[in-house]
Amino acid sequence: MRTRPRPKPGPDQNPRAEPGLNRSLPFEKDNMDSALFPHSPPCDSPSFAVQSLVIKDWPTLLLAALILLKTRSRPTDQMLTLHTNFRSSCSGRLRIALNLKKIPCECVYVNLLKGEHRSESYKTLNPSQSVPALVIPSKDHESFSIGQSVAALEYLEEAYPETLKLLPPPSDPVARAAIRSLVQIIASDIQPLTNMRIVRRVGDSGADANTWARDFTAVGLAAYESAVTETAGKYSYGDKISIADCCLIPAVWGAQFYDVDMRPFSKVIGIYERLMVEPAVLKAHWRNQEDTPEELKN
Ligand SMILES: N[C@@H](CCC(=O)N[C@@H](CS)C(=O)NCC(=O)O)C(=O)O
Repeated sequence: MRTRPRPKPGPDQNPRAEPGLNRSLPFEKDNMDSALFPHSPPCDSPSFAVQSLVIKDWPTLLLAALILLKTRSRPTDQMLTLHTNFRSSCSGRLRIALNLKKIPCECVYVNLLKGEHRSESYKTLNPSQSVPALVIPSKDHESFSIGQSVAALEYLEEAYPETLKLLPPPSDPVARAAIRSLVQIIASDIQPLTNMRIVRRVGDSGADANTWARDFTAVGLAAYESAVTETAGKYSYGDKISIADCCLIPAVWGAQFYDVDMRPFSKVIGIYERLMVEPAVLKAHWRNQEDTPEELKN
């Protein structure tokens, strides 16, 4: 009996042809307007105002207003801020998604080794005292901070509907549930057990912390391997990159860090290798961050 849905392969097998892959990368202010408003000038620009004034066709005007309202569903179009650390896999999920979606973002670097995530000021952004925190500015009220990476991934999906989709539409609840299950294998079953504060505590108790982290990563990746045997195409679910892939990539970076034997995970390796040629993923790599120590940079 098949317990999981197997998505049909998409028509396009060429990774270079995936929407948005050949455009320039985000995190650059130059790309902000075109990323947020791909088909129209920025709403605040004079050209938008002039165009609006000369429209005499009311149905068109109404349609334009509806489109504008849709793209304005987020609190404001000011720049997002990502509080991140180069080594953090949870931050990596968001770096990948922001890059894929071409959403401009400013980074604030949080040094975990110095304990900056435990400072009082950071605690107001993220009560869990962990990275990432995604701060959404607001013109009318205080900015809003999302301190859980998966919630932030879903926020981006909902607040930026005009960007590359990383979840199938609500009309396909089975696919969404399958992708979210893959996400949770990483986010609930692997990462919490291998998180810095846990691994340190394990080491303090006298156990071998690296063996602990390596073993639990391997157990989680075995579950992921089994799940994607039913769902994978080019990527974790079919032939479209999803939030599951955004979570898988940094988990594999973690597995490499802990020297996990990857040979049993051929599906995972295949997906990983197909993703690691994407500019958006490469740009998000932990070796390519501004806060990566020089000796670890690519
Ligand atoms: N469930 C949280 C977990 C966040 C988390 O544990 N982040 C790690 C880095 S990946 C961290 O900040 N660790 C610091 C510590 O353990 O003290 C999320 O998905 O955002």
